[in-house]
Amino acid sequence: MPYTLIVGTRDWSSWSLRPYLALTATGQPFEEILIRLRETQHNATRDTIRKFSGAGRVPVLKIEEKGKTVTVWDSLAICETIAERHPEAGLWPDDWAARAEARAMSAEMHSGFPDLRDQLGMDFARTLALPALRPQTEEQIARILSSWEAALAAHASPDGFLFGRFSIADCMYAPVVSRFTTYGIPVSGAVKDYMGRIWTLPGMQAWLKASQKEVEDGIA
Ligand SMILES: N[C@@H](CCC(=O)N[C@@H](CS)C(=O)NCC(=O)O)C(=O)O
Repeated sequence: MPYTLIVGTRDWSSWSLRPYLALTATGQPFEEILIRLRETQHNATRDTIRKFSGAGRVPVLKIEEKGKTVTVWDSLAICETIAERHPEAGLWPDDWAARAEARAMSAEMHSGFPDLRDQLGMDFARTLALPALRPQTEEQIARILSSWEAALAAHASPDGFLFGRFSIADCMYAPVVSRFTTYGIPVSGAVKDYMGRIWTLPGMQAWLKASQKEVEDGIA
């Protein structure tokens, strides 16, 4: 098995969820190593992660193949690598124009929405009260909802994902589906259906089970 995915506490680690879903979608077996986030001792989490990657952040993907070990850090770089190594999984749309949009949407998520991240932290297994939102957070939520609506309308298909078939764009936004669910952000129509589709993916349900266990065990 060439793949080991190093993830953070599932209940909180929105960045780890993305490559987990991408790798799961390929059907390839992989090992998982869990690193507990938010350790109270100063720098304890960072120091543990640094055993795998100098960046000191999860997720990290280790690929061991033909006597060679390659370490890939950063969720988007990992998703790209998985898509490139498993073209049969179709993790980017086939059409170049749709692919360009899917990449742009993924990059927007990767580098943006700081207020949303700050105010609506991922807490996968919990339902929490919606805090008083800053105007910037409201704007970022509205932007995400309108870009989902536009993508779903432009790429309508029986699969019902952002670009028709399940893609990296869906992996990138899956943590937002969790945040919106946790805090009860009101949604309707195509967006509500889309969120339901993401939530019931086997990978999301497996992540939910693992997050619930972390909550039960008192580590999240
Ligand atoms: N841009 C990075 C960000 C990763 C990131 O910030 N990960 C957080 C956990 S979700 C982390 O490793 N934090 C380390 C710490 O809490 O010390 C990526 O996409 O992978």
